Amino acid sequence: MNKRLVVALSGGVGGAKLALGLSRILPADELLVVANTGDDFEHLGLSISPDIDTLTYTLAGLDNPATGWGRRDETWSFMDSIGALGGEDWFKLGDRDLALHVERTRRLRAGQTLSEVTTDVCRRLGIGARVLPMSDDRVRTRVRSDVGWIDFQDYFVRQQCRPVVHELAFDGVTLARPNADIVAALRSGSVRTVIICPSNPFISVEPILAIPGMRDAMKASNAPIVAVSPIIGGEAVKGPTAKMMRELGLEVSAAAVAARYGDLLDGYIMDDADADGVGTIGARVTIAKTLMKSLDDREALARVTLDAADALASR
Ligand code: GDP
Ligand code: FO1
Repeated sequence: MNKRLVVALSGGVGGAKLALGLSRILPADELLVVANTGDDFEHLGLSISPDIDTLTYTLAGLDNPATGWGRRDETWSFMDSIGALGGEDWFKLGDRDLALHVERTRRLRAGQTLSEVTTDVCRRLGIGARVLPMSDDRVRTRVRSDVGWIDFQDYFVRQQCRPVVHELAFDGVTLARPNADIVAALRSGSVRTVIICPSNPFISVEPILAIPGMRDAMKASNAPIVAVSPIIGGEAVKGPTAKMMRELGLEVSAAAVAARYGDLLDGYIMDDADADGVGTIGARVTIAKTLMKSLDDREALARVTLDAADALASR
């Protein structure tokens, strides 16, 4: 059997960088990106899927390089107007981005699944790789914090990750079914590797791993599972990953992220800035430059990750 399919698990900004690198070095039909939907929420009557959209815009070359989320060349007339009316303007929906939320909401209400909507949007935006939500069922990340249980986007955007995090929960996850196409792909016998992108472990990767059957399907693929550390030099590149680790009582290190994934991992890619932590990691470690500033960096890290996976597969 020809094992050519690369399955990449991703959240938003960090994951999408590596997904873009992979999409540029792999034939389109050899990449399947599994998107976290724990960040999804309903806002202003609209169905918002931030990680799917970050991946979609990034892979289509429409992403906003300044924010990492939303669209490039954005205008904000809608936000300005709704703010002037006293409406909710804490979650910034740009004019161009708004069109995607309105159209997704219409299609979901008409009975399409989130997977169907996502697949069609990707096709229309010229994306060759497949991007699929982890599940079509509703899963919502909630945060137990020093101000009580709060919804994820309330924590992340409205309160700008200020609350101290004690615990995360993924509402609905125990009843959620994994996306059937993802499971079919993992069971097809054609998976080259499963890559866990350098995403936030707690809010981007663990919701995917918490979908019943997802971990088992990943393991049953018999392909090497390789993660890329989102921690570089003992700090996050962006976002609350390091702050969350501290608040959850974990050491802030690349090794602690590997420990979090535990025996799921066969391989782990970490930065040369973190090389002193290698000794404690159970998976086969590859040391590399993992900061993705340029397009070349993204492609280079994608190559390193695939090479590490192929080396594990040929053991
Ligand atoms: P979010 O859903 O938008 O929060 O994005 P992700 O969860 O996919 O990614 C957030 C993580 O990406 C953070 O922990 C960052 O440290 C990590 N990250 C961002 N850029 C890079 C990079 O260039 N290299 C690596 N290794 N990690 C990165
Ligand atoms: N993140 C922000 O920090 N502020 C925003 O106003 C904001 C708006 C927004 C709109 C659409 C979208 O798809 C994402 C957006 N994000 C915004 C990203 C935000 O939702 C988070 O980065 C992710 O959920 C974490 O993965």
